Order: sequence, then C-alpha cells, then structure tokens
Amino acid sequence: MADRTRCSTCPASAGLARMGLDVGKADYIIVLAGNPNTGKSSVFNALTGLRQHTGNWPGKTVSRAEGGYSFAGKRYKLVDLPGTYSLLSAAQDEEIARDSILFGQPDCTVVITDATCLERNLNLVLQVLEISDRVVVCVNLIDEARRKGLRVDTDILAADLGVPVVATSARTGEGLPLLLETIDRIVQGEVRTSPHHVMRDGAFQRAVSELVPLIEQAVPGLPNARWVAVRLLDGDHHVQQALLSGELADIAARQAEPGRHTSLTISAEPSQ
Ligand SMILES: Nc1nc2c(ncn2[C@@H]2O[C@H](COP(=O)(O)OP(=O)(O)OP(=O)(O)O)[C@@H](O)[C@H]2O)c(=O)[nH]1
Ligand SMILES: [Mg+2]
Repeated sequence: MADRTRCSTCPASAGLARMGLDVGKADYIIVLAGNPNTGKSSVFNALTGLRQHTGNWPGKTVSRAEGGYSFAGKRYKLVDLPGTYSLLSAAQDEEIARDSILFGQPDCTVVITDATCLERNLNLVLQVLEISDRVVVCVNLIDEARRKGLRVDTDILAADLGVPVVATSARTGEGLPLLLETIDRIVQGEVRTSPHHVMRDGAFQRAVSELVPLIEQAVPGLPNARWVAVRLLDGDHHVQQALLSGELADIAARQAEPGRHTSLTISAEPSQ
C-alpha cells in the first residue's frame, strides 16, 4: 500500500503526501539525476514512500524507477535514475540515465550532488545546465559534510550556477521541504533561472545555429538538438554515429512513447 499519510514527526512532511507507486495522471514529471552514490534513491524514497535499493557503494540503481508524491495540490511523478558521471559517457551502464536526462523532457531535472565531494559532482551539473533551464541543484549529504567540517554556501553556488541550490540530508529529512517548494516554483515558472553556460566564441555559436535546424529536420521531434549540434562540432564520434545510424531517432521515439517505463517500477517496493 502506498503511504498517503502525512507523518507529523517527519520534517519533510509539510504539504507532502507520498503516493508510492500510485502515480496516476501526474501534473509534472521530475527526474533525479546525479553521479553514482549521491543519495538519489534516498531522496526518491523519502518523497514517494517507496523502498528503492540504497547502500554505500556506487551503481545500485540499474534501471529507472518511478514513484509519486503530491505537494501543494499538484501530483508529481518522480523518476529515480541510475547514477551517471557524464552526459558524454559512452558507458553502457550509464545509457539509461544519459538518455533520460538528454531526451526525456522532464518538467524539472534535480541534480543530486554529494556535499562532501561537490567539486567532482559539478561536471555533470554544468552539463545539465547546458541542456535545460529547469534545473535544481540538490546538495545532499549535508549532514555528513558538516560532520567533516565542510561548509557549502548555497547562495553563492546558486548565483554562480544561475539555478536554485538546496542543501539536503535525505537521511534526516533536512532541506526536503525547501527542495519540494523549489521544484514547485520551477515547474510553475515562478523562478527565473539563467543557467551557467560554458563560453563559446561567436563563430562556434553561429555554426550551432546553422546546424540545429538541419538536425531537427533529420530527426523530427528530437529534444535538445542544440546539444547534438555542440557535440558534433566538438567532434564526438559516438553522437555522429548515433545520428547517421538512426539510433538518435530511435532514442527520441522511445523517450516519447507513453507507458515506456512501466516495467521499470518493479524494482521499487511500497514501504508499507
Ligand atoms: N549521512 C547521509 N547519508 C546519506 C544521505 N543520502 C544518502 N545517504 C547514504 O548514502 C548512500 C548512497 O545513497 P543512495 O540513495 O543509494 O545513492 P544513489 O545516488 O541512489 O546511488 P546509485 O543508485 O548507486 O547511483 C546510502 O548509504 C545512503 O544511506 C544523506 O543525506 N546523509
Ligand atoms: Mg540509486
């Protein structure tokens, strides 16, 4: 049974109803992305009431899992992804995460980072900022960072990245109410973000602008044609191959298929 109750002692509970597997017709789709072992499934479990497998080693989540919660009168579908180090990775075990982040078109991407090794995690954050402006950076394991004497200034980080940054502990529930509120404000369009983009010169930008319509023509309905254009200009052979072989078109079609995730909820068990 899904846990629809509001736990009065849990700090994450304000306005939150955990809906377990019972997502129904969601108003918004939220994806949890991040490097391996940053607490994505722990955040997922805290918000949905499900029991995705967690543990202190990387690579536990191997397929996407879905669950639901409602907050502030809206129903959210939350997608827990396997960890990925980079959107540029060709590693097969990062494929599901990479394709979902790039082509899944969520209403908001939450990048879960590990506060104790934030710098390493920022690589993926910057890549996600290149492809979406509906992003929240979650600095998780903040309790662990504090224990190690580390301090993260979320205001400065948010100003540098151009998107909201929220410090959380999925273990204690700290920061989760603010995370829910921030996601809500992003999907409602109440927060104007201005994601940090890596500086490229004018000639490069012009080449991107010329390539984008050609890519969109070659692969109709492909989200993030701009990202594909940048990768082609950077000489990425994997992307070039995927475009020429029709693989990109297949990925885009798969991501757009309704109900394509159903089998992947199996790994998630309701908590009660
Ligand atoms: N202290 C502390 N531990 C946490 C927190 N969030 C997660 N953990 C622990 O960190 C480890 C990794 O958490 P997971 O939720 O499995 O991480 P993940 O990102 O889903 O991992 P993969 O699926 O392998 O990529 C587990 O041992 C969690 O109990 C937190 O905020 N504080
Ligand atoms: Mg996981």
